Amino acid sequence: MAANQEEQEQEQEQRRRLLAVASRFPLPSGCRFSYGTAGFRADGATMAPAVCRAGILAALRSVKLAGAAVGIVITASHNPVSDNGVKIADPDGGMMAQHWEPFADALANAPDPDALLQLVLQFCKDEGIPLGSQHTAQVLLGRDTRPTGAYLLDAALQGINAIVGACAIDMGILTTPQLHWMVRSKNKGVRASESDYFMQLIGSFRRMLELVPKDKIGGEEKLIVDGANGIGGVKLEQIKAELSGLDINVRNSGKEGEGILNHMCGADFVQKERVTPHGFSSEDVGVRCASLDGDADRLVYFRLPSASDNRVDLVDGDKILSLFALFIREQLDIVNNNGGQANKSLSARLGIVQTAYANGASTQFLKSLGLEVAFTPTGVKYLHKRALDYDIGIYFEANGHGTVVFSEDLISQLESLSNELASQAPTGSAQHHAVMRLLATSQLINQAVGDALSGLLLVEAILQYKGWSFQNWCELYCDLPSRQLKVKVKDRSVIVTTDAETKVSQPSGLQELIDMETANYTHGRCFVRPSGTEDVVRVYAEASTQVEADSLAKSVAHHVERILG
Ligand code: NG1
Ligand code: ZN
Repeated sequence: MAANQEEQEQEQEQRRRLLAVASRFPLPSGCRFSYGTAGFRADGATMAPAVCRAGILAALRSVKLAGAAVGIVITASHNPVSDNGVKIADPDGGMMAQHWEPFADALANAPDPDALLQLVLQFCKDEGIPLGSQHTAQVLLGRDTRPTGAYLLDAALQGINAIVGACAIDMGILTTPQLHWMVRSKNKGVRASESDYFMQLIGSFRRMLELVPKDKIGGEEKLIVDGANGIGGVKLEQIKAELSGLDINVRNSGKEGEGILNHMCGADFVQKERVTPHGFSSEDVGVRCASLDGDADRLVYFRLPSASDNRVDLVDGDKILSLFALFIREQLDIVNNNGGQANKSLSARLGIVQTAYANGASTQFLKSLGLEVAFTPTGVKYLHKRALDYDIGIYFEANGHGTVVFSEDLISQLESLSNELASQAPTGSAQHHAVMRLLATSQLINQAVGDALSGLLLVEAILQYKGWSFQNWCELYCDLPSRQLKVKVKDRSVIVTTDAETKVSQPSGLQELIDMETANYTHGRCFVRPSGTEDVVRVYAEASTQVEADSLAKSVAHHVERILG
């Protein structure tokens, strides 16, 4: 067959497949999807058309990027079990590039098969994506434990297979960060299976513990983990026996009958409600506890201070970030203050990235350490991107999503320094140990995306290294009282913000009202922004007492209601 004729036939086949798949997943009338900070989200039972189209999108993204592996995760994270969602991971393991989001929206909302076909053809023409000819695409898929997961996986597979030359690889039921890690590893050309992920976590955790100073060994090993009845608890059960030096007890592990996903448990519940999750009792008073969310990309710690009420002492993402920053900064100092041997020092720019939701006390603490703190709008994609500007970038949202990213250049500097130091003193100097701790940290932490399991192991390793109790960690700084409220409005897009979402530019007059209210409180801070994932406007306030924070949030919420309601 002539090459030209073959090409034409493939093009026909491509059109036929797109029309066929779009007619198998018609968009119910009145349904509108928007690719927000968390991809597409809705009631799981209504998600198949959007997930199928996300399959098409992911395959096209892979074609565009010369066949590099792209990921699809089917999850609605910390949201109720009946919800579901889908998001796409780019080849570096991060979130899909933002400039494809408008196309994602248009594709998900294409009203009929013809409209969908035309949209894809036009987009491919504009982006120079070679449809129907010689090309490859690969998409790795993962899903959480939600009951709609299998059905939505099938919709995603059908979407991927609607692109000629695309290959879908189902990686099974995974935590969100596992899938992101696999995509990143696959494209780096390193081993990328689930057992490779576990081996990396277990191996680097062991190396971290081997580097704990002898006089610090013997701290609090017992840890109770609230798995939110999601996938994180299941995975932790699988590896906990291999985590020597830690005695982990998993609650809300997702086992049949133990409870409902994210219901009265999990990182979101504990961080927002600040009360004991389901499955804990007075016997757990005083023990160090951690809480994951349903897809294990958020992590917070807590402790039950007393049996007389259900309040918890919370260690949120900001305090996890502060612990990581303190530790990494300490290791860099050890490496660089090595008796004046300047020729072996490292030039590493360490930077912290937060959002406006970070507790003001955490920012002040980080700045008091002399660290550079940058702010971005809410959403991991912004934080992650900003963190990549540093040699070591640490970012966290207060809700417990965050990680540490290391530049390739710093990793190679650390590796050669480590080799050089090993040849000088085989038993290891303090400087060499610090270099090895930084290298082990870069292995232990998931550099693709926030990962509750890897974050938890890094926290545990650092607490052991420092010989710290939960109490020592809590006392790093004292959180300013804060309050977060949601206001239901007709159209949240009426609010436009600037300055990393800390100021309202529209509607005019609202910012002046917020400033006026805030001025009534000592240490008052307040901002409002439209949520990227829910149909609400969020109000955040901080002040010197809880009563004041509550009252500031409430009065600003009233203004928002009055102006937009
Ligand atoms: P929105 O709904 O845009 O506030 C929420 C969280 C984000 C992030 C996304 C993704 C807060 C205040 N907002 O976004 O931090 O986690 O969900 O799930 O926690
Ligand atoms: Zn999550």
